[in-house]
Parts: sequence; C-alpha cells; structure tokens
Amino acid sequence: MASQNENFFLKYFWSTDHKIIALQYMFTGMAMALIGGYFAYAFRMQLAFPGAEIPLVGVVTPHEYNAFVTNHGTIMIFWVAMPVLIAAFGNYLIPLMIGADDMVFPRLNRLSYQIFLLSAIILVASFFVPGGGFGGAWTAYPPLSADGAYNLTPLGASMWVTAVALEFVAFLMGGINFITTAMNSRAPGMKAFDVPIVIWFIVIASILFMASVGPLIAGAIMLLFDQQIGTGYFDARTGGDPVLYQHLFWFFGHPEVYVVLLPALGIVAEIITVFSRKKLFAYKIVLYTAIATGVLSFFVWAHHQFIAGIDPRMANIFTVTTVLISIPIAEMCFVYIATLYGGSIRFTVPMLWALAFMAEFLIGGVTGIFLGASGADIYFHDTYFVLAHFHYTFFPIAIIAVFAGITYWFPKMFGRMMSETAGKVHFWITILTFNGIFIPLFVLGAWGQHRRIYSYEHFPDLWELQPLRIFATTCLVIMLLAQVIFLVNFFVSMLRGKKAGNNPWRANTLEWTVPSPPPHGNFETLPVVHRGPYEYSHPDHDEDFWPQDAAPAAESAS
Ligand SMILES: [Cu+2]
Repeated sequence: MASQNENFFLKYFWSTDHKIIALQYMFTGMAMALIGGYFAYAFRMQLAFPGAEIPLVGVVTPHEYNAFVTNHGTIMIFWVAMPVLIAAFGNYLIPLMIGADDMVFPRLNRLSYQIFLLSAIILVASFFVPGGGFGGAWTAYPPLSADGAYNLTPLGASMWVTAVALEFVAFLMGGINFITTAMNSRAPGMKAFDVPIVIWFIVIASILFMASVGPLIAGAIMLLFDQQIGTGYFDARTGGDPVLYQHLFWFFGHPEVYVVLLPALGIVAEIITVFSRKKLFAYKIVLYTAIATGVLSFFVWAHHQFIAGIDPRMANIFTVTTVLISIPIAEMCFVYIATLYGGSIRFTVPMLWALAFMAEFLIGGVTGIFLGASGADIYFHDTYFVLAHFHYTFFPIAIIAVFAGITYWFPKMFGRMMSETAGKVHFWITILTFNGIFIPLFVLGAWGQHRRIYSYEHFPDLWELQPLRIFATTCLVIMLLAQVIFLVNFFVSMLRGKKAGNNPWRANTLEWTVPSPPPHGNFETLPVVHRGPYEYSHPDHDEDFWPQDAAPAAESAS
C-alpha cells in the first residue's frame, strides 16, 4: 500500500490504488480519443474536399486515408470505449460502490494498466515506421492484413496486431480483478441484489469479454504468423481459409458490442435513478435481461458473414438470433422509461447525457434490424448505412455514456463540481452535430455508397450527393471544436470548481458516503449495508445541494 510521502512517480504512475489506476485509464483513453478524433477529421476532410491541402494534416494520400479510417475505428473501440467504460469506471466504481478498500489483486491491476499503456504506445508508434500505419480496416480481414501482395504495410500491420493482442491481455487481467472483487469483497450485509446495477453490468461485461476474447487472441497470433513467418492459416492458396479469420474475429466482435454496451447502460441506469429520485424499475428484470443478452450475444456473430460465403440456411438462423437480441435491449429502454415515469426529474448535465444515450441508441438499435435481416443485408452490406448504424450504437456508448459517467462522477473523482452551463453548451453542440454527421450517412448508404473509398469523384451518381458529405464534415469539425469546451471545463473545474462535498447529487450509493476524492483505502471503517442501492428513504444528506428537490412528494414517489 502506498503511503502519503511517496514521490510523484510512485504516487501517480506506480500506484496500486484502484482510483489512481482508474484515472490513468481515463486520461489515456481521453488522449487516445483525441488521436481518434484527429483521424476522423483527416479522412472526413478528404471526403468533403478530395485531394485538397487540409489544415493540420496536409494532403491525404490514398494509403494514409486507409490508415486513418482503420485506426480511427481501432482506437475508438479498443483504446477509448474499452479502457474508459470498463477499465476506468470498473476500477473506480467497483470497490467504492460495494464498500471495499481496493481491488482484490492491486498489483495485477497496476500491471494491467502498464500493459495497456504499452499497447497504446505500440499502436501510435506504428504510424512512424516505414510504410506507415496499418490500413486494412479495423476488422483486419486477410488477405488485406496478411498477404504480402495486398498488405501494403507489413510492419505497421504487425505492430497493429501486436498492440491489439497486448491490449486484450491487459483487459483479461482487469476482468479477473473485477469479477473476483465484486464477488468476494462486498461489504457485510450487501447481498447479490443490493449490488448497484452498474457493477453487475461491468461484471457481466467482463465475463463476456473473457469468454469471447480467446478465439480472437488465437486469430491475432495466427495472423501475425501469416504476416511474419509465412504460415498460411488464412491464405486460400495454401489451403487456408480467409473466412475462418472473420469467424474468429466476430465471435469476439459481436459480444464486444455488449462488453462496452453493458457498462454504458449501467452508468445510464445509475444516473437516471439519481436524477429522477426513483428506484430503478424492475431491478431483477434488468439484471436477468443483461445476462440473457450476454448469452445470446454469442449466437449472432455470423450476421457479419451473410455475403462472405455462408450457407443460406445458417444465414436464416443467424437472422433469427440477431433480431431476437434486439428484444432485451428494447425491454431495457422500457425499464428506463418506466424509471423516469413519475419521477422528480432534474435536467443536470449527466442526466442530459443519460437521456440522450437512450434516444440515440434507439436509432442505432432500430437500424440494426435492417442489417440483421440477411435479405436486406445483401443490399446494405458495406454501405454507409452500416457505418451510420454502428455509429448510432458506438457513439452513444463510447462518447455519450462516457460523458454521462465523467460528468456524474467528476465531483467524486476530484472533489469539485464542473460548470453546468459550459456542460450544457458542450452537450447540445455535441448531440446536434452528431446527428448532423450521421443522418446524411444513412441517406448516402441507402443510395448505395460503398464504404472505405478514398474519393467519390469518379462515381457520377454518388458525386451528385457531395453536399451531404460536406455537411457531415462541417458538423464533425464543429463537434471536434466543441470538445475544447469540455476539456477547458474539465481541467479548470478540477483546479477551481466549486467544492463538491461528499454527496452533491444526493445519490444513495456507497461511493457518495466517503469524502471527495476518497482517501486511499476508501472507507474509514467498512460500511454495513442494510438496504438496496436505490432506496430514497434516507433523508440525511450532508448538504442540500438541490433544495428544490427536497419536497417530500418527490421522495415518496419511489
Ligand atoms: Cu454483430
């Protein structure tokens, strides 16, 4: 355990405190998000103004375009959504919300972050080696990723694969820690159904991750062998099978959606209960739904191979499972709406993000059904419709829920409040521009625009729609600029924000009973729990931050 008088390096880099490790993951994720955003800026500017000199980027070559697109996806999913949603929030919240002093394996936790950091460094470094960063798409299908004739960046591709595999090793270590801690370190009296739903969701997500990632780590190693020592696992000319890689990838890749979705849904659940001052509607149903979704997510992956040469009878089966999996998620939305119903709703910044999550994710879910139906997918496959669809799922997860979580737990993390006004300006610009970027992409996709193309100048019927691309790019640039508001709000509030006290939101989970920020070891004496996480029956909050909500009617609504 660290003591008070250690130097900066030992305290902030070599710490085993779960809160410091959580912040390390969060800041690394934020830094990677800036890189991923920069890549998006570069390729969207190229799409709007093909071949032009782009400020801060220069002229984008076709290869650079591929590398930017590939690594934008890789970074946003593996180095932003995963580290922030699972590793940062998981590390920060699990011990605090279950009443434990730290993770069960603090040193494994530290090693997990260090391997993660190493993986991020390798990924970024891949842009500076001969040939440049990998450009074979974030799914890295062979032959573009493996065959010397098609893989234009052999070294960059190998570094990419190595980085991804190392990153998974880091999260495997994290997952072991999360599951063990949540199972074994709960405060006395906290029964399974007294655990806050976000903790349950992070645990279920960790189990999903650990159960699905094995095949992909194997696939990554096989890919590395194909690239570097000339094996032919995925090479049809030597009897290998390129579609095998797709199965290995998506056996992990689809559960991965739920690996990041569940923590996001958990964060949203915590926030809407607090800011509507209601109990979570049907706690057990939400929990069982999440487990069912997790199990079902292992039986849908082949919807990514509908036109890659799969038996049509198999396609039928995977259509059914894919459409089935939309049911539990829709049900979860109803549960959240039922939680809001009759509540005393406060439109704080975290609450706005949480509500926006539900609205935007719904669009993602509904458009997914078009793609899950194997017949419709023949048309939509690899068009911008797919791209718009998954941004309506991943943007709510990796950006909206992350902002919800950061703005909600910021007072706990740093002991100070963020500016609500700056937060609302940032919220509205981000949400409006997000829809401004991706609604046009649905149109382009339905029009038949294929993805991963450098420029549409030479397709006359697609070139007609160039104003839509320029509009989407303009929205993206505004959105990126708006993030400056967030960063300024974040860092200024950290230093000068209004002091938060223990429980500024008047929430009822355990992390709000300790000082902000919590000391090393969290609890002076371990708490004894005698109620569920969302019982709004305790009137003793340490300060009346929201006196207008103190009305007894609001309390009895739960
Ligand atoms: Cu899928």
